[in-house]
Amino acid sequence: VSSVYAAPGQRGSIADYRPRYGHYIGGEWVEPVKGQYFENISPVNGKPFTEVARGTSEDIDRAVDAAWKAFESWKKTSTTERANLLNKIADRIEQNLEKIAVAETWDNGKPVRETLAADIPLTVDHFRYFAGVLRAQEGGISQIDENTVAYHFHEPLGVVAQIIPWNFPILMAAWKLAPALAAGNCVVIKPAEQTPASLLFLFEIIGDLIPAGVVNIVNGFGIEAGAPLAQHKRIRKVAFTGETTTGRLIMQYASQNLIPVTLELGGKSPNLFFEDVATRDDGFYDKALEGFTLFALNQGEVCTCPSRALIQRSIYDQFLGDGLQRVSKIIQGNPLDPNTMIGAQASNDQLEKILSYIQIGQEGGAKLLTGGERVDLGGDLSGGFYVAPTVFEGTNDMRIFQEEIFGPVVSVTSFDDFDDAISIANDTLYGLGAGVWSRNIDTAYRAGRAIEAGRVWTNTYHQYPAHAAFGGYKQSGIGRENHAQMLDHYQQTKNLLVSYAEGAM
Ligand code: TXE
Repeated sequence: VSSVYAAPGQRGSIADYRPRYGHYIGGEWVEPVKGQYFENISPVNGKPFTEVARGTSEDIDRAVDAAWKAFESWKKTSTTERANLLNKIADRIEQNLEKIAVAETWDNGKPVRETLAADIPLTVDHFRYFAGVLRAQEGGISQIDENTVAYHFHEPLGVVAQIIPWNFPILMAAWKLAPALAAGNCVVIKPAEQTPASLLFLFEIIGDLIPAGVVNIVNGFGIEAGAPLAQHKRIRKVAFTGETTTGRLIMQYASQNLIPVTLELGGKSPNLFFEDVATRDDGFYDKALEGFTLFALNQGEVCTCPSRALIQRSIYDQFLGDGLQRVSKIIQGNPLDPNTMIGAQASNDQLEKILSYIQIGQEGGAKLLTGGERVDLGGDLSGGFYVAPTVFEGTNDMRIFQEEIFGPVVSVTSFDDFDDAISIANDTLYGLGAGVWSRNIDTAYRAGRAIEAGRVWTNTYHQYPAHAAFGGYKQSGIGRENHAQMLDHYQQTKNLLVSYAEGAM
């Protein structure tokens, strides 16, 4: 691989990874109890680059023990101490931003352009945000009567389980770790088996800042390590991001222990373009066209991928034509090259899933307008998992409009008027994200309110600030991530009801 980011050195390289990683438990790197490891493959070239511990329930037990032990002192820390720690973590990540961004690219296949500008800076900001909101959090009192007061305290849950997907390995871990730690919990976290290495790499950099046992990482597969973690009797909450079918299992596990879950699941997000976007060929029109192309961001491996584009019939041909022009300008290439806009899919399984959906689209009568194939970048990158940005035209009843593909594939259809747009937008099992593009504030507002989704972007898309609540309606999930309200998801309320009366009650 020839690139500025490929050679060993301070800018980061695959050679910065250790050849083998154990689990991270009780502040130490430990061997898996059963002694087994699995290969971690880089999507950039399809080759293994490190080995990672293959965890089992025995490793989960150790991690849960270590976490409860650490909780004894962690629960006594002041909000200021915890906020300071989160800020230190943020500073350390920022100091090593380039190295971590490159490590993430090798592990996941996404371009450094994204990891440098989004994944890692957003991770830094997430820790800083929760350091801030933690100190601004206040409890409440209720005056029951003249001599009786109900105090409401925030208390941590204890040890919580976090199960992470492979599409944003570091950022999704940060979304869960920062609020959990801020709220005073200890954590056992399991990265996805496709991309475990970058979080381990991160903990080589930040591990010494965190008291031993407060964060424990157990690697491994869903059934072997994820299920025992989510089913563990001494876990007080499970936070999960992944497929909707796995989310159902997680909820079943949690029901056995009667513990809360937060679930961030799949999506089939509609992106609505109303006719007024095309009234003038100006900056707004340009922005809307860019919004159309964002189905390819992160190779389409985003739960909010705008994978259904709904274009008003009166502008359909013009907008789609201009949109396809923009798609042809998306630069696909070596993810380590800072000019690359679309990199590799995260795994061979995901590559095959996407290609099979492309076939399903064609067999189901959709018209392939561009893309639709695996891309061979040649040389060292020949074995990498690259798919060309793909645009289909069809109708909302087709499988490619209804099922999550999780690749750089958009399914385009038209609508007649406002009501038609909303009815197509809501004709899905999912309700995670949506986009609305209109110069008319009434149309934009009414559409935003009418779409059944937890996040509706208006005249923008794919922004993820820490202070905006994120989560799903319908089968896209339960609970929220980001925003100060996240602390509530990691705390329970202690009510002290006190009588100050001197005499009998
Ligand atoms: O997801 P899983 P997969 C979607 C996307 C993708 C599909 C499959 O459409 O193509 O899901 O991806 C752990 N108990 N999303 O198979 O299985 C697993 O080890 C406990 C959408 O990777 O849900 C990993 O850490 N844990 C999505 C995590 O769950 C289990 C992000 C996610 O894996 C488990 C990823 C079990 N029984 C995929 N089974 C989003 N919403 O962003 C698996 N895991």
